[in-house]
Amino acid sequence: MMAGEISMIGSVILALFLAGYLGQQYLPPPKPKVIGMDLGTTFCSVGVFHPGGGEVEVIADEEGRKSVPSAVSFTNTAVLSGHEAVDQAHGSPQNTIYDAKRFIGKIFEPGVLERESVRYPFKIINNNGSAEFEISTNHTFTVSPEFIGSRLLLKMKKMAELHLGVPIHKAVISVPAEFDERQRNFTIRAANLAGLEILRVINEPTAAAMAYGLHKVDVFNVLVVDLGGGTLDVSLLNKQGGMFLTRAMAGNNKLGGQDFSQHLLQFMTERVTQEFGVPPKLKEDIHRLRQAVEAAKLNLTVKNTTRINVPLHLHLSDDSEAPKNIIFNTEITRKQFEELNEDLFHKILTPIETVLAEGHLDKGEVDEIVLVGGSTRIPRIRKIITEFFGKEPNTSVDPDLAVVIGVAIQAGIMGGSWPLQVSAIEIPNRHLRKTNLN
Ligand SMILES: *[C@@H]1O[C@H](CO)[C@@H](O)[C@H](O)[C@H]1NC(C)=O
Ligand SMILES: *[C@@H]1O[C@H](CO)[C@@H](O)[C@H](O)[C@H]1NC(C)=O
Ligand SMILES: *[C@@H]1O[C@H](CO)[C@@H](O)[C@H](O)[C@H]1NC(C)=O
Ligand SMILES: *[C@@H]1O[C@H](CO)[C@@H](O)[C@H](O)[C@H]1NC(C)=O
Ligand SMILES: *[C@@H]1O[C@H](CO)[C@@H](O)[C@H](O)[C@H]1NC(C)=O
Ligand SMILES: CC(=O)N[C@H]1CO[C@H](CO)[C@@H](O)[C@@H]1O
Repeated sequence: MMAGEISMIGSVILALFLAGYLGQQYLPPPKPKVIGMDLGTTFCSVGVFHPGGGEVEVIADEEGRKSVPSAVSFTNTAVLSGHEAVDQAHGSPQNTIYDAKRFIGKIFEPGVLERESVRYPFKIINNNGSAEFEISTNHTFTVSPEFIGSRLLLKMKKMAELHLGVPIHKAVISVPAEFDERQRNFTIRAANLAGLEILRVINEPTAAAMAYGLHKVDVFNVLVVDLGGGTLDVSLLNKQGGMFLTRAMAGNNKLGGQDFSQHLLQFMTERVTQEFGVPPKLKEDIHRLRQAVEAAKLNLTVKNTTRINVPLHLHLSDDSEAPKNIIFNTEITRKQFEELNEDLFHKILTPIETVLAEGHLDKGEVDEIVLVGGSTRIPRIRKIITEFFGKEPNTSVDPDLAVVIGVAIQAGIMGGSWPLQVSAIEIPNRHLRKTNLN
């Protein structure tokens, strides 16, 4: 071959290369085809991995909200999901279903569902061990937990389609590590009912670890602490050849943000009584005080002191008289909030010690600690964990979005946006059981 021909072929190759390169630069980046979904007990979210920029985006609704309440409400004419269901809940609590994830795909021992049912304003029916919810609009019917799940997943699918401008048919979804095969199957069924094919189901703690990029770095032992509104879940993950394996799980399904709020609410009720001689009794007053306490709890995660300022209607002298309108205005410090909950905060260490013992691991051998769930924003909780391990937990990712961010990364992998070698990210934990420490 002549030198000129070689150089000509070289030029052609270079030109083709440049055309491809420039094409890539100037064509719009491909749209994500697979979405990542976190169907949580109290909130759910949806995210995508953008192959162009290599970043994860958690999709917001029209009002900029990235977390959708896991509630579905039935009226005579409509089925409402998320925020619309919550808005409706006040008027029709018996037809507004929440916490459905606690029932999905689960077979209950006789009597358990009946006891659970008392905690909810809606009616739970025992159908041969499975939970169903009874709805009474202008007719009476039952719906399954997976149907409730499907309405929430459908809402998030639509949010993603609206945002991306393309139809979506495929998703990756996360489930609690403790879910057995049946619970996983029913979660998939919920997605299928929403018109989604599930390419992979991944464990929530693994997703959270991925949100921190721990699948890409050299770590062996990762401890994930997930403290939500009502439950604490601790998982010990082990990375083996690039894949995560769950080594131990423990938790407390009666410990969470609601309990800390409840202590603060009791404290505030006592203050009202001290100041005015009577506690708040009206339902709306207690509701308003509860909302104010919830806001104060949030503010105390970033500030040392905050104020509560709520109008109340108290029967100051005699129940037969009309209630008097007063303003309850008081200051609460972070220190007071911590003192009220110090005993509860320390209970977090119990399942941590359990997973370390079950995983035969010393706390010094934990490489990274990952925090998930809104309640891990509480500075005192972070401090207790830091003191226990003698090192800082990883907190740079929003604890409410860590799971969905990880699931979206996995969705990006399944959508072909990542090199093949990182496509199998998790070893299933078939025979592992969670230790409950209530
Ligand atoms: C239920 O009520 C809605 C409006 O309130 C009405 O349109 C609908 O026909 C009713 N359905 C039945 C079965 O009565
Ligand atoms: C009830 O459940 C049991 C096991 O969970 C099953 O063997 C049985 O067939 C079920 N009965 C009905 C009527 O579905
Ligand atoms: C879950 O689904 C798979 C695939 O459809 C099926 O083979 C398996 O038997 C199911 N397991 C349970 C416990 O329902
Ligand atoms: C809150 O209080 C701590 C010690 O009590 C102090 O170190 C910190 O600077 C205070 N922060 C603010 C924002 O006032
Ligand atoms: C809580 O913080 C927000 C934003 O920092 C502020 O707007 C709000 O007034 C605070 N509420 C209280 C009760 O301090
Ligand atoms: C404070 C802390 O532990 N940060 C770690 C969080 O996770 C990344 C890995 O993505 C580590 O590099 C940080 O050191």
